[in-house]
Amino acid sequence: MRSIVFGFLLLILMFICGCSYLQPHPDTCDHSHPSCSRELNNEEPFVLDTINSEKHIDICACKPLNNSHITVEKDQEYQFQIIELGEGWKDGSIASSLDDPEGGWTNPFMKIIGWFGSAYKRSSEAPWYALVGSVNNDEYTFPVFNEDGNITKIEQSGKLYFFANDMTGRYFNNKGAIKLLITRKN
Ligand SMILES: [Ca+2]
Repeated sequence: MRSIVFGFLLLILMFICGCSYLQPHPDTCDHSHPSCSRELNNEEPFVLDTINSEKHIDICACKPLNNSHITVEKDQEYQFQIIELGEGWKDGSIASSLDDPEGGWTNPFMKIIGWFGSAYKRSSEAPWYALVGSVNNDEYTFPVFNEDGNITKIEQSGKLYFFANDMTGRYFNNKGAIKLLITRKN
């Protein structure tokens, strides 16, 4: 029932903003930004092998997967901090926040729409358009910014990726490029 109501509300919203699926999806991603470049990064896998060792990575909101090239182990703890925020963080025309536990869409109406459509989010662990960490192709996901000082205990070993928590296929209109510092804490 909830998904039917969401579908109805989404259709109305898409009609209002002229972004119907029947229309072409203009790629508004800024690929000239280094974080959003289409060039392949063949960086070798990397391990933060001591406490307080750190690495910064580039994240682009219109990339469905941002490879950190870091391999993590279960029960390791990592802290995340934005050290550079590019053009802001926005889902198309939807204003969004980034580095707080309630990050993502800030528009109250869109929050209601998003609640109805929560089944369509890539990660159920974080709000729409919040920054999400992912291990092993979304088998395990977590919100990057939380109320524990942005520290997360990793629950699964594997390769660490990041993405904006959007619907699959809706990354073409995302805006945001950041540099994220990742620090091992235990
Ligand atoms: Ca989007």
